[in-house]
This record gives sequence, C-alpha cells and structure tokens, in this order.
Amino acid sequence: TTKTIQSALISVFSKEGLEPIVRKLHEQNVTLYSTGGTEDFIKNLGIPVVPVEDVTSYPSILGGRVKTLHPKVFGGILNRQDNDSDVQQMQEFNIPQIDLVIVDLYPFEKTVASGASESDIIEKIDIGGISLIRAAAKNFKDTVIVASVDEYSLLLDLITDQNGATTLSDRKLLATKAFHVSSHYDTAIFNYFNTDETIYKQSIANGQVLRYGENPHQKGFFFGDFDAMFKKVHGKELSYNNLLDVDAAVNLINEFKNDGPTFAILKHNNACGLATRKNISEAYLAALACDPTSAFGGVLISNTKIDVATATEINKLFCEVVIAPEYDTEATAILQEKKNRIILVQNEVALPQKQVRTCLNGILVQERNNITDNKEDLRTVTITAPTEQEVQDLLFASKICKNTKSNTIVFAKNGTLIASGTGQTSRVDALLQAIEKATNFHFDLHGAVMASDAFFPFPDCVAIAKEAGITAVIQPGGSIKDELSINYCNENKVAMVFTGTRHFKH
Ligand code: 93A
Repeated sequence: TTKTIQSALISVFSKEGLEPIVRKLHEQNVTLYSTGGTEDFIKNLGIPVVPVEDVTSYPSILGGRVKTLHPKVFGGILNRQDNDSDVQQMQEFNIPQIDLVIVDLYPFEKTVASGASESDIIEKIDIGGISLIRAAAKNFKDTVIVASVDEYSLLLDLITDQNGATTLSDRKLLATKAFHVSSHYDTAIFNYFNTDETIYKQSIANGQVLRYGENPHQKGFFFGDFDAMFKKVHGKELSYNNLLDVDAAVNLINEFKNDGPTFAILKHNNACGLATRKNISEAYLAALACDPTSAFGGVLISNTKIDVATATEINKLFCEVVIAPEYDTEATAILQEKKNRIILVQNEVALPQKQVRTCLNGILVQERNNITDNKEDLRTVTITAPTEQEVQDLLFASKICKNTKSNTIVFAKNGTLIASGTGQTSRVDALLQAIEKATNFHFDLHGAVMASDAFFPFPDCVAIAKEAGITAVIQPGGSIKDELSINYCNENKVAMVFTGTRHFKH
C-alpha cells in the first residue's frame, strides 16, 4: 500500500509556500502538471512543468471557468490501479497517471468578506478545484491530496523523509482533511446564498416550522422526531416554549419512573409542583397545592395512567399540556373538553443521551446528566443522622433539584415539593425565595428537608434554613469551607448528607 509520487497536478490560487514543495518534487523527478498562473510560477523558478492544456488538448476556456474539468485530468486522478479495466482504459485513452494533487481553492470567503459585488463573488466559487480535491480524496487508495496550504509541511515531510513514498494511512488522513476543506467550502457558499427567505424554505423541508420562536417576533423551528417520543391525542400546535417545557417535564418525571404515582407541574422549565402519592389524583392535588398560582398555564406530567378522578381535577385548571404514559378513555374525553389543551401520550423510549445547544459561533455538546442520587451515595457528615423518612425526602428533593435551573434550593416533605428557589444568581437568594414561597402558600417548614444543586460556600444557607424549620440537608459537598456548614449543623442538631455529585443545570 506504499506508493511513490511520480506525477503531480498543482493548481493553487495562492502561490505562497509552494516553492520548496515544487523544488523537492522536481529533485525527485516528479512530472509536474499545472494550470495557468501556477504554471507561470513554476516556470519562473526554472523548473519544467507541463501545462494542463497539453494533457487535455483544450485551452482554458470561459475566462478560466473550465481549465481542469476534463476526462483526461480526472481519469488520471480517479483510476483504480488494481482494476484491470481502469488500467486498460488509461492506455486506450492515453491518460497520464496523476499521483499527487495540490489545490488551493479560490478564496470564496475572503471575497465575500471584502464586500465584493455578487458577480465577483460568484466567479470565486471554485468548481474545478473542488472537483480535483474530491476526486483525489475519493481515490485515496492511489492518490495523494493536499487541499490546503496547512498541509504543505506534512507533504514536505513525506517527500523529504520518505522520498515521496506515502502509506495508505497517510493518504487517508490527507483525504479526511481534504473533505473537511471541501465541506467547509460548500457550507460557506451555502451560507452566502442562504438569505432569510431561503432559510425559511429550507426549514419547511427539513424541520417543523413553529408558529414563532420564544417570542412572536422570532422565527422558530424544531428539528427532531417528536412523534417518536409522543403520540399527540388532542390540542393546538405545540409552541417553541411548549416544546422546551415538555423537554424539561420528561427529564424531570424520568427521575421518578421507579417510584409510586408521581405528578409534576412545570412552568418555564422548572417544577412548581410535584408529589408522590398512593394514587395519581392525590399526587396531582398535592402537586397543585404547592403553588397553584404558578400552575396556571403550566405543563403537567404524570408517571402513571391518568384516570377519571385526576382528569376531572385537571379539567378545572387552565393548563397548556398534559403528558402521561396512558389515559383512561373517559379521562381523555374529559381532558379534550378544552379545545386547545395539548394531550400527549409519552412513548416508552429512552431519552437522548446527547445534549446540544448553540454557543458563540458553534455548539456545545454534553452527555445527559444520568446520575440520580441514591441511598448508597449518601454520606452523613453530621452527628445527627437523617431519619428514614428524611432520607427518602432528601433523595426526592435532590431529584427535583437536579432538574431545576441553578442556583436551586428545594424544600420537600413527605414526598411533596414544598417550595423551590430557581435560577437565582446567589444560593442565598434561591433559599430566601423558597422560604418566601413556602410561607405564601402556608406551608410549615418544620421537619422539611432542603436540597441544594451545588455546595454551600458559606454556612449562611444552613443557618437560614434551620431558622426556617429545616431539619435535614442534602448537598454535594466539596467547598473548602464545608466544615463551617457542618459545624453549624452539629451545633444546631441539623442532619446533613453529602452526595459528591453536583447537579448544575443552566
Ligand atoms: O474556474 S474553475 O472552477 N475551473 C477549473 O476548471 C479550475 N481548475 C482549477 N477553477 C479552477 N481551478 C482553480 O484555479 C484552482 O482551485 C486554483 O484556485 C486556481 C489556480 O489557477 P491558476 O493556476 O491559473 O492560478
């Protein structure tokens, strides 16, 4: 699979950095073919070069638009040397073998950036060069492709150290880089052509056009397979914000898939009510009681079949979306009474393991947060240990905390979300918000537990929580000042457990 370069086609827009390569190739008796400007450059170095016109028996035509686009050029690049019929046709049509292709494309992006006219930009769409690159890269088994000045030093190494011999893996690596160049180049052209109106039309073909984005003045699209995850039984089209809430809801309820009947109510991607009970209608009522004000217009999700009793209660609430694994037939009929209410049956499919969002001029990708804190992960760090009920509530609170925007503080008691502080810039603010909400909705925090998505940098949070009635705390731990919070808890008989796992969500 090692091949020695004996011939090269060089067609480069920028001649920079080319001289040492050409000299080295010449030293090794490599036959050089070239296009107009590049040919002049090589000739001026005093090195013999065959004009590509001599190969094609055609001049460069149409103002240079067609110079290398010819079967004799592409045959020389694309022929398979282990294919008898290819070899025979190479002889029959008198096609010269081309072992190495060096291209530097017309500078399309630079021309666009310079503010050139459309016709100047169009002329800088390289056709022959990109075809040379793709052809040579496709035939990497036999051909070496250098598609960018960035690869010159690698090529120079290959022709210096190995006397022009390349391995299959050298050639495949260069082909990979070449396709990176060609895909980037075509994307740049696409982006230039893709004005607002065409984005819109493209999206109709590729994605789901939403009524609008986060706000009515923003266009919005969904790219995904909604139907793989849900069966929509009833209601209006899902909006951009509905989809975000549905995403938050399925991730949240997923934490409770092995628990008893659990119902959650979400607003702006955060839980404003969640409870686990013996049956789903009690769970719904307990979730609603957490914050009936926020529940208005919320997204509802259940881990259990929705029965008539639950549907009857839900029907009293104005809500955007109801999600459940199943509904009693009569329950569906009740929920359908509101024309716009969206009713979704959640299919039993695994949640996506990759999370993607835009960032600056690119994207951020991360694995899903698959750690759910469980009993075995807990390390009691205080003299007072949590009671069995408190341990259950701590784990319950921690699951909600993990699925709420940071900074988060969650209060829970007896399988019920009491209140939370969500998306605050300081942990103390989140805590104060949770206390205020609990107070507003007449909850007695005495004996309730507290979860925090990240460690406490100071002992102020445990002190404020204790004053409010909290008796047990769950948090990752890991602050250099952990000891201060632990000491406070020990002095005030608060139980605290560390999980070792932070659950930021932004
Ligand atoms: O106008 S093209 O798309 N038509 C072609 O057949 C062609 N072949 C090579 N542009 C073509 N090229 C490009 O010309 C190369 O990609 C390179 O950027 C440039 C080199 O031209 P010259 O050697 O005349 O300076």
